[in-house]
Amino acid sequence: MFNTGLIKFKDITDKYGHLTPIEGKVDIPFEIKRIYYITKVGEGVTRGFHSHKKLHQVLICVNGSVKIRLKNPKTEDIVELSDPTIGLYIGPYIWREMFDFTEGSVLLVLASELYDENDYTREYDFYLEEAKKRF
Ligand code: T46
Repeated sequence: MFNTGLIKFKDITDKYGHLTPIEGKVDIPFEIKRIYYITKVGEGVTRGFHSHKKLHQVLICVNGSVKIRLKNPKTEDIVELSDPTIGLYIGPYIWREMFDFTEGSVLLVLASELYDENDYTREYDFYLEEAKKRF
């Protein structure tokens, strides 16, 4: 889907385990200004229901698994994240919903900007109006 994509990171493995490094502008297409993570999401809970105007993000499920529903005005896709060496890039004007978090799952998010509530579009009809101009 336009404005989204999967990124495969390095998996440095030795007898002590696995290590995955991620450098801004090297392994992902932006400098990292913010990191947050989502944990302990209850069964049946869906989060998200918004898009961003400027923000670029990469989502990585570093433990367990989670599904991400991605929408633009023309199409819809569901991506399951369950591998800590895979990141899901989501650019501007993509609607996202995160669901089916398994117990103990950890969704790590790398973001291109500091938190700004004005960058969110949380109304789906308004999102469709704005996104239709871009897709
Ligand atoms: C996204 C998906 C993948 C902050 O104060 N600072 C932050 O950096 C973030 C991300 C959130 N918040 C506050 C705003 C809300 O009062 O935390 C509360 C929960 O945020 P929200 O309902 O937006 O959480 P999600 O899980 O629906 O969405 C989050 C990100 O907000 C969003 O950018 O793309 O994860």
